[in-house]
Order: sequence, then C-alpha cells, then structure tokens
Amino acid sequence: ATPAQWRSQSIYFMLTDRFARTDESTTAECDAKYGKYCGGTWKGIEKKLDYIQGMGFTAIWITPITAQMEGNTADGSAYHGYWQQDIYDLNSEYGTADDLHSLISALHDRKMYMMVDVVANHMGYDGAGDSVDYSVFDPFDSQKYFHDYCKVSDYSNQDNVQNCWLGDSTVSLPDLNTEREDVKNLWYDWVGSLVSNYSIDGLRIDTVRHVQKNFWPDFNKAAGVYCVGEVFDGDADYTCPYQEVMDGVLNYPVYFPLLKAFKSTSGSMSDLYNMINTVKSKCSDSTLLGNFIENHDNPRFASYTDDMALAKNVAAFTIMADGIPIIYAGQEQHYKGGSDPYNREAVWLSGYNTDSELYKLIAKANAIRSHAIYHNDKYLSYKNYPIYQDTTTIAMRKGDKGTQTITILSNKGSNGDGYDFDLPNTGYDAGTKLTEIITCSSITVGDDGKVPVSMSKGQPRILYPSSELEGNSLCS
Ligand code: ABC
Repeated sequence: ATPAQWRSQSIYFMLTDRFARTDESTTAECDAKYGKYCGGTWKGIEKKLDYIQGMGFTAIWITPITAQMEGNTADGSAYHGYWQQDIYDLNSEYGTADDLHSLISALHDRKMYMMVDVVANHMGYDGAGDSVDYSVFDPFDSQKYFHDYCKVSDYSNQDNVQNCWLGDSTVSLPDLNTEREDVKNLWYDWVGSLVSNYSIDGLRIDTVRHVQKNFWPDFNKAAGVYCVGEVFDGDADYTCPYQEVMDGVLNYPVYFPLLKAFKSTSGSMSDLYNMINTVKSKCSDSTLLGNFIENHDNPRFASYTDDMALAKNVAAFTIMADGIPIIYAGQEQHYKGGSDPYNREAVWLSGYNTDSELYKLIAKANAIRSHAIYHNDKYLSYKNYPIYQDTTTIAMRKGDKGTQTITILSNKGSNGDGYDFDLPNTGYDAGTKLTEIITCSSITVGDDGKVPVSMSKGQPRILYPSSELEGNSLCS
C-alpha cells in the first residue's frame, strides 16, 4: 500500500512471541525478565484479530520474521527477532510460511494491512565482535560484507553510529557494509521479493540512523510500499531529515515531550506545544509519521504513573494528532513493565479483556478519527496544531472548518479538580452544536465563538460538530 493509503490507518504493534499463542492459552507462563521465547505465533495473532479490530485498528505491525540466532545467552534469546542469521528463511518459532500467508490473507479479508519489521543494518551473533564465524550467515557469509569491528560508542559522531556495531560482547550485531554495491543490491532484491511473496502492505525499518542516508531511497523504492523508519532520537533537526530518504519516521521528537507532559501531574505542556509546531515545520510531512507513547524499547507509560486518566490522555493524543497512530500491545491493558526486557509482557496473561478502560478509550478515539476521515477526505492532510495551553491543559485542532476535531488534554490526573474554561480559536462558529465524544455530552459554542469546556477528573475531551455525526452510532 502507498503512503497515501497508510495515512488513514491505525496500527497495533506487537512482538509476535508475546501477543497470542496457537493454543489460545491465557495462562501459559511468560516471565519477561528471562528474555526467552514464550510461544506467541502468527496463528495465534490470526485467532485474535477480532480483539485487535474491536479497538478500531486497521493494521498490525509485527516484529521481524527472518530466521534468528538460536539458543540462549546472558542477553536472552532472539525471541524479539532482531538477531537474524538467515534472511531467506523464516523464524520457525512463529510458525510456517503457510501460517504467515494465512495471517496476511485473514487481515486482507478484513481490509486490514500488514506491516512487517525489517533489519538491514546488521545480523546477530552469539559471541563478541572479534569472534564472529561469518559462515553462519545467509547470505553475507564472509567478513568482507561487514564493517570492521568497533562498538557504537558516540551518538554525536555520525561515522561512529553508521560504521560501528550495536550489541554487546555477549551478542554482537555484525554491522553490514551497506556502502558496498553487492550488499545494497542484495537488500534491494530481498526486500522487493519479501513484500511481493507475502503481499506485505508496509514496512517498519529498524536502526535507520545506523545506515548511511543514501542507502534508503532505493530500499524504499524496491519495497514499493509505505516504509516508516526508526530513528531513535528526540531532536527534530536530526530526525526529520530522514523523512527525505524514506516515506515516514517514528515520531521520537514528539514522544519525549509527550511523555514529559503526562507522566506526572506537574509535567510541562509548553515543550509539547512547541514540539508539535516544530515537527510540523521541520518534517516534510507530519501526517506520515508514526505516533506512539509506548514501544518495546522504552519503559511502558504506566511504569511512570499508574494514573488511568493520564494514560487515557496520552492514548488520545497518539490517535488524534497528525500521523499514523501506533499503540503497543498491552498498552490497552495498562501494562506497566519498565525497561527492556520488562516492557515485553505476554498480552495473553491479560485475558484479552475488552472491557478495560483503555481498550474502550482507544476504540472511541479510533472511531471518531475514522469517522472524521470518512466524512472529509481532506481531514488527514490538514495539519494538526495546538490552539491553547495552560499549566495543565493543551488543546489542538485538526480538520477543515466545520468538520474539525478539537482534542483537549489535561494532566490533572484522576484525582484532579474539575475546572471549566472558555476555549478560543477552535474555528467553530458561534452557536454550533458540538458533541464531546468521550462523555457523549452536548456543548454549544458561545456567542463570542469560544467553547465552554468542562474538565473533570483529568479526563480527555474530543469535540466534533454534532450535525456531522448523524448516522454514526458513536454517541447514539
Ligand atoms: C538486549 C537486551 C537488553 C540489553 C541489551 C544489551 O541486549 O534485551 O536488556 O540491555 C534488539 C532487541 C533488544 C536487544 C538489542 C541488542 O537488540 O530488541 O532486546 O537488547 O542486542 C532497535 C529496535 C530494538 C532492537 C534493535 C537492534 C534496534 O527497536 O528492539 O533491539 O536490532 C539504539 C538504536 C535503536 C535501537 C535501540 C534499542 O538502541 O539506535 O535502533 N532500537 C539513544 C540513542 C539511540 C539509541 C538509544 C537506546 O539511546 O540516540 O540511537 O537507540 O540505546 C533521548 C535522545 C535519544 C537517546 C535517548 C536515550 O534519549 O533524544 O537520542 O537515544 O533524549
């Protein structure tokens, strides 16, 4: 699928090993701290598509599918999929090629998309960087395909970031020499075949900042589908330029101030307010970025605060701002694991509770977003911007006059006092009847054009013109 087709999607991201098992067990043991395989499979995912679709997701992103380094180490096993050794074979722990085909057809039958994670920067080896037996890799079975060993040690030095190796002396990540023509061509052929063999709709690309920029345009082109790259850096001046060589990047610049604003009831709104504008002006297209507040590399949001209202606000932001929303499996169950590997809990242990507060909030936010998109085909390309901030509140607008959504977020938390205020600059005409989607209550825009907003218990608010909701069951 093209970038334009992806713009309207909403993504549920999971580690294949940790989402669902073929036997549909909700009790199978999985202690994330050991970093071992827990038994999640592609068949398991296929059986749980109702659960995913029930939250309004239209796409899934799964971790890498290639064959991995075997066995267990002090860093754990390759259950996550980022330690590949054979790029032409699949990770048999997750199932067979037929299982993967079957999952993808099941998605397509539901008009959903499949995004697969791919790694072109490195392979994975059970041992230190100076002890690698290159013959275990397929292809790249000789040292000549790799950069000489050195460890990534200085993120402010781009040569070091690109040419040295990630990993440690337990599991090294042999760093491919992606300047070599043969290495480039192998990857371009490989990615084109992968996408067409499995009818993959989009790619999440790992470790993008660790490969020279000029590698990516042809990789993205050979893939022929929307690609979103991981550039793990909060500086928009550093991260946005990667959107010149790839369709989109994960929105790390917004991630950091979003976390800061909502991880406590004293977080500052102004950094987030400013960063929304910064990304909008510095990235070539903020509507093609991947928005998130959780992933498998960072502590879960609830590891900072167990406040449910704060978790709802960040989820609402992720879905209502510019870009493609990405929710990390387990976020809807308010999982609270800390740093890797603790943030990779098995989702089956939640029993896939569809009544959880965040499951329902996510479903609502995805539903109003889909409705707004469906109702006005320019909704997605209209760039979201902040219209208001105070010490505990931020409000933002997305969409043309008359069909815009206004999202109002607060970090007061579940125990926060209620407060009322008149919100200016929404673009709604005086007298317009609005529906607040979270509470399904009605509000009329004042004669002065301001919207009387009532905040309570730190809950988020999403406004939309009532007349444009006709025929939608969201609040009726
Ligand atoms: C395993 C164990 C860990 C153990 C480690 C040594 O080995 O699980 O407990 O500590 C995979 C696995 C991991 C595994 C690693 C290494 O491989 O999933 O479990 O860790 O073997 C991607 C993937 C990630 C994957 C890999 C490797 C890459 O999403 O899951 O990890 O294929 C860097 C990379 C980034 C990578 C990330 C984990 O590490 O750039 O691609 N993610 C700074 C740097 C970032 C750096 C980050 C974390 O630190 O700038 O480039 O990411 O090390 C902000 C700044 C940021 C800064 C942060 C910390 O602060 O703006 O720039 O990020 O303010």
